[in-house]
Amino acid sequence: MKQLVITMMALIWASTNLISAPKNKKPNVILILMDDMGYGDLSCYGALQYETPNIDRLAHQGIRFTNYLAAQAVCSASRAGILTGCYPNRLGISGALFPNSPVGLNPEEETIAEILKDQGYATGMFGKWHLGDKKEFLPKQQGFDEYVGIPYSNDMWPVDLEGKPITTPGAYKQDLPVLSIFDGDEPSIYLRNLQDQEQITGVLTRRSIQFIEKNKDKPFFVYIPHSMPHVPIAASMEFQGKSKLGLYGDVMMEVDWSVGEIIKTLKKNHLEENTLIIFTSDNGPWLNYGNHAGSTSGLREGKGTSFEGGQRVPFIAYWKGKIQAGQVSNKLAAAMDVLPTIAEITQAKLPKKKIDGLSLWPILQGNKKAEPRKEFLYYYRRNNLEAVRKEDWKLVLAHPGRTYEGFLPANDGFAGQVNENFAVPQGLYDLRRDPGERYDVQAKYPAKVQELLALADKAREDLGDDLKQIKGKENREIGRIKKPNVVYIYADDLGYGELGAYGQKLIKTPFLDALAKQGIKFTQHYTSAPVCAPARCMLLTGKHAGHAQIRGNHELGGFTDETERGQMPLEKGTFTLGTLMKNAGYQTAAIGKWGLGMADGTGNPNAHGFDYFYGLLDQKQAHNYYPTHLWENGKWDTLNNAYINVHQFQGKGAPADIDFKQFQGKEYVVDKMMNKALNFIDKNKSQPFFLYLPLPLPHLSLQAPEEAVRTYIGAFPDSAYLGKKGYTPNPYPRATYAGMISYLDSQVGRIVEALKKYKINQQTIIFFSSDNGATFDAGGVDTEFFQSTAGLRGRKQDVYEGGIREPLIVAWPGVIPGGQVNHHPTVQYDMLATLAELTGQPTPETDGISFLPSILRHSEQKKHPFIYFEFPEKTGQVAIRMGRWKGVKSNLKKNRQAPWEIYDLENDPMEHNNVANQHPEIIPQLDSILQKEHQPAKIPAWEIIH
Ligand SMILES: [Ca+2]
Ligand SMILES: [Ca+2]
Repeated sequence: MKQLVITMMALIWASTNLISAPKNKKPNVILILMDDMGYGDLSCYGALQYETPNIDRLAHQGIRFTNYLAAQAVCSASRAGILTGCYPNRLGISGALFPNSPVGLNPEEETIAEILKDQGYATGMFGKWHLGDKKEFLPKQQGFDEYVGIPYSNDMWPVDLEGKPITTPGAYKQDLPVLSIFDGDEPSIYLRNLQDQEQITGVLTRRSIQFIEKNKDKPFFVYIPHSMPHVPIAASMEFQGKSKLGLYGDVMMEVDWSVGEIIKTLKKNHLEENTLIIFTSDNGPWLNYGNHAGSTSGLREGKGTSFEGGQRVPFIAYWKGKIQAGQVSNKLAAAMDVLPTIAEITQAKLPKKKIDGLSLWPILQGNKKAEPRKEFLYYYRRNNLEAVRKEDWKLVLAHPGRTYEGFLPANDGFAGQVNENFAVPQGLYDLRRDPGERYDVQAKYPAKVQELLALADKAREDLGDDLKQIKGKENREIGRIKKPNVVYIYADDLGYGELGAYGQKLIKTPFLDALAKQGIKFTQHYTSAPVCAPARCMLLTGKHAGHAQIRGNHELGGFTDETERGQMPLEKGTFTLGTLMKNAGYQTAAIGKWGLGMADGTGNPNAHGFDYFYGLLDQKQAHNYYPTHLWENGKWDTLNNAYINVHQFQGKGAPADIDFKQFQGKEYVVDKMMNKALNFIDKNKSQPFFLYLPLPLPHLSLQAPEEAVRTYIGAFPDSAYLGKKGYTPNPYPRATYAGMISYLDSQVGRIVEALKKYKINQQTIIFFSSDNGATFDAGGVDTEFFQSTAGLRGRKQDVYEGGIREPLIVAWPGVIPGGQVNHHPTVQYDMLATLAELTGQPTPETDGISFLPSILRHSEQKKHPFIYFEFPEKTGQVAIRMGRWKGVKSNLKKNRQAPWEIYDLENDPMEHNNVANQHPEIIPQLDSILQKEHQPAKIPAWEIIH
């Protein structure tokens, strides 16, 4: 009896469950997205030499579209469109994001996964993401409960087209991270060679099936963006050699198998009647890969173009019993329509922000009159409006674009040539008569042209157009990684060879060496000018010496406290690094040696974007490390030091029995500055901050705390310096100089330690460089002994490499992989453009080029056509670095016609051999750069050209 009751109850439970479950349960959605699969790549769309029976069955028992357009003909943009229902350029997404990109799909945008999650769906993604690989942009942060797949394209890896590791130093792909299949936010399976790629389709299929099985009792959304058939294509063993077409066909057959497995799983679990399956592609084929590319079935061009071959792809929807079988729709449809279609059938709420999609549900239901979409905008590159479409008419607008035409494709995984800058002319195409876009009929249909031009104008108002330099009214911000703190540490007169990381043998710099190991050591970084004030001016303003306001150390006043007047001040309203960072919402401080004007004039650092200033305003005061005072936000801050005249023995020298102690005070400027710097970090640790830290070390005079000098006493021969060449006498000049550099190094250590203590080291990017090369023969410094320039010719005040080539170390733990050496030539007037890109701001007009790509590797590094130097002091010099060549002119003060010296830095980095006679062809180029780049100087003393 008891047994019977239980059985009865179980039966009742089972039957109610059977009846009620499908009725109450929201439909499941499976979205399968191919990568670079063309319009002609499925047998139901006419593919040749292989069959795709499982996908064809979806089309035959559901609906297939003949006029469906990807949102844009490139990976990242296209995916942004399908997942959000928006034109990708509305969201600031364009092109294909590269590994380590600081941007991604803005987490504030709502994806299909997010709107379905709100409806109680289980959400899983198995495939290629490509909307930002930093943690905050990954799928789990965009609505997916589970994520397994590669974070970006399968060719973004340090492997060449033959499948071999790239070892050429400096090659763009060499430093890319190893490609991996992520599980959640972490890499789980590494893909190191072509063979490793063979497993991808299988892994994605198995994980999708597991997810469906696990969530069969809940409504679920599964997004399966296959990484195939994007190059490098690969199929598993079972499919190799299966098609008549070779590998491409094998790959397509494996994907078809995958679709078959998904359908089997649905059948097995009785889910077929409650599941909508959508199958489509992100863009057309990458035609220059020849037999490793798909087919457009005759449509014009391919991936990366806004012609139909790039944009038009298959679109199939299948839902047993709900979508009328056997339909073919020729209605215009687009990737942005997927989200609103899914929203309608699941009753999910549409995203709160404006979208561009329109529900296709009426078409899917078999309503032949339904025509939700009449228009489409073809945007490409950053925000170029390349074409507009209304019904069957397409107006291609004049634009520079990719073309595959006129080049033979390569085969077997290699890329043939393309022209990326073909001048596509305006053309009107009737896509009914001429789907191949071959016959421009503008002349015959002028009214149609006008109608479509009006549509283009409307689009420009809404979304903008880079080609017309029109800003849109409704573009939204791309997602950016949280603004990192920026610490820029600037040494003073530190030579290229004075750090261990740069080959120094005698002076210990363990903290900077460690920093270089954790980050990037740049080997061809330049200051903008070979002395203090102009170098600082150009660093802060991004202008080179032909354009800069301040081109020399123009001293005002004198060395005493009473005559402290500083240097030539920055002009009022000058845009500086401080201004830039302030605009980006940073707390900003300049702590150290300023040299660009006193606080009571236009050069006041607080008036140039720095919330806080502490240190030396007048760089002449920096000659003494124990001054009577420093400046804090325009106020005198008294130090516990008596006044020391560091120049009292200039030219004559002190007596041999001099009391050296008189040059030692109580409060060392560097310690005072560091206390303020560490306070600033502490105070601002929870918000983005910019700390510009131009410490005066190791500039003369030779003065250092005793403990810093002690380590080096006896380490090498040393004899007292009595001040004959200026500055303070010193009993151990070499030990003191080494001690000053090590002391500077330990200050860097203190900064790093503080960042670690506050757990913000991964949110902070550190730059370390110097304002000019090691000092000339003065003040007791022995740069020969220390090999301070690592053999480079010249010293401070010279435009030869020894005066201008500087160490540059960039570190950002957790973001930049360590141990990198970068040989790309960069210059300090690039910093403004670099930090503008880092903080997502438009670059103000500067002479610089952002070298953020050299740091993050998120895009290709643009190269300087030339780097320009001008230095009106000493004899009057000019230098131009142009690739391997460097032109130098000296003695311009006396001789405006001074000849060019030319050095081949590739073969002669020490600038020993002037090859001007062997390479006269370079001279006119140098002359014309000089002519163009030099603007009249502000004061006659700086005018050395005219
Ligand atoms: Ca693609
Ligand atoms: Ca300097």
